[in-house]
Amino acid sequence: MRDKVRSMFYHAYDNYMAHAFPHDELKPLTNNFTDSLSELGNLNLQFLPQNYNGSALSLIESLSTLLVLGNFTEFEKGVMWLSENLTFDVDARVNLFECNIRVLGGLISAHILASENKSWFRNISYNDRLLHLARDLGQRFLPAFETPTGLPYAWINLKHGVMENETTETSTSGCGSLILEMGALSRLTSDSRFEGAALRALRKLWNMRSSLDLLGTTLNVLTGEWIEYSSGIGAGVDSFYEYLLKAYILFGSDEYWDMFHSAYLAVQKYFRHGPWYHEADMRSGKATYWQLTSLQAFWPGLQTLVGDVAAANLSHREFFYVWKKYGVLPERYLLEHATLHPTERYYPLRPELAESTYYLYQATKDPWYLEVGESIVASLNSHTKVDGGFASVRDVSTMQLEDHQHSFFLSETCKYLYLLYDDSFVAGRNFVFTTEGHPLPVRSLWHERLPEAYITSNRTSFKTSRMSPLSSQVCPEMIRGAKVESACHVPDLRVNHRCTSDAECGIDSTSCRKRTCSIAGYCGLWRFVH
Ligand code: DMJ
Repeated sequence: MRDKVRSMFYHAYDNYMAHAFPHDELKPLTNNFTDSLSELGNLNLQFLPQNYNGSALSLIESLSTLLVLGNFTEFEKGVMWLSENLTFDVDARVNLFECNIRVLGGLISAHILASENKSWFRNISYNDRLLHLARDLGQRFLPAFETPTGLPYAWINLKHGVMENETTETSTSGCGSLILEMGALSRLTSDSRFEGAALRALRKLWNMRSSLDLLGTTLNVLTGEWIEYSSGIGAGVDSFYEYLLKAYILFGSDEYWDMFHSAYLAVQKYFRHGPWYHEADMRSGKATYWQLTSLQAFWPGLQTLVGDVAAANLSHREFFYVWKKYGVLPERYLLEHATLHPTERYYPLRPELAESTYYLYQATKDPWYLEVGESIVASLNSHTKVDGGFASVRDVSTMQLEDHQHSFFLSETCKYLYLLYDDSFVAGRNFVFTTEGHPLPVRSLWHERLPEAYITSNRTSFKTSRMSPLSSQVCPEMIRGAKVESACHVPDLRVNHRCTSDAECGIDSTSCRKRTCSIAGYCGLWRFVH
């Protein structure tokens, strides 16, 4: 499976490099390119300068995946090209959120990994090449935050700042998912302006919550008033929740935890219905739209990260059920009628289900998730692979394709699927993955609580105890080869946890609970899942 995923990545990456680079993204049906960084959201081609060669977006997005795959040569080539050719001094209007998670996040993550491993470089010396680019880009973001509220404009022109008559409408995720990248940039450059701007926006956003601790989906950056009061955990909001928890993990400040904790409880209280999540009005908590959206599939991954593994498992199964029903996950699915949305029937190679599958496998080591991954890989190869790369699905009911290979297929979809089958890149280390799948190491230097002695990059110090907080929540007899002492532990009959009846399942070593046999035929703590 690992090798299969590796070839998927290279099929996508090599085709991009051959037919689209240095433009942003590949059009795999026509061997063409699109400069999507400036086109993300509402296309604004009139702002694209003539001879604009793109920002090599898919290359930037691929850097950390190349490292996960151990391809240091291609990584070095990419770093060299970017440092010699990429410029942000272009008259292009870009979406701040997308540019932050894809470009700034891609550069910062690759920079940190490169600066910790200078021996990867054979032909050049590293010299903080990517950090110079990241700092330049971060500075170009700052004018977006110059609003009376501190909430940033959604769009910014990289050369000229905020355009005249720029839209004042933005989304919750657009204001609340900047802190990881901009916080890291401040820590790396000792320039507090980036983190300061992102934190001010996040605090303002949090202060706009209702008495139920709910937020809306869109708002006005000048007045700080909500435009769309209905929200859920999907489009326009998703990464806001994700960044509260991940900012806490990366920086250790209680402020992030307090916000996340209240927000998480409100989501579970007002949006959840069994394994599903609907939308609700932030003022009343009353349900508005009963729809499953493809973006929501990241939620079980986040729940796993916070330790709510049983709830994560439950929702993950439902997302996978819908995936199996159509072959891939439709963008929107009407829960009440169990049918497709009339217009949003596409699947643009999104990573969220693979991402949650990866987290759940890390937490449980339940081989069921490996089978889910196998099924995702099979669907991607049979429905979306074409000679020129991987194409998005325009309509999941016909499997008609669309000429677009989104950059997150390289940064996230392939990465999470690969890590599912080979996690040696993360083993013994603590990374936080940004919402675009770019790894940031948890460092004591940046963290309010970690002891100074904590060294994230010293792999040898983890040799004797390779248990992560995630893997210790469940109870395989062995965790990464190390025996776990437990007075109550009874191993499952078969080493691969396969079973035909409850009698073949043992006792969980951590909780001392009896494991039972799932419908799919695996031992687990299924009785406690519902
Ligand atoms: C990615 O760009 C990020 O994960 C973002 O937060 C929302 N989802 C897309 C991919 O689906």
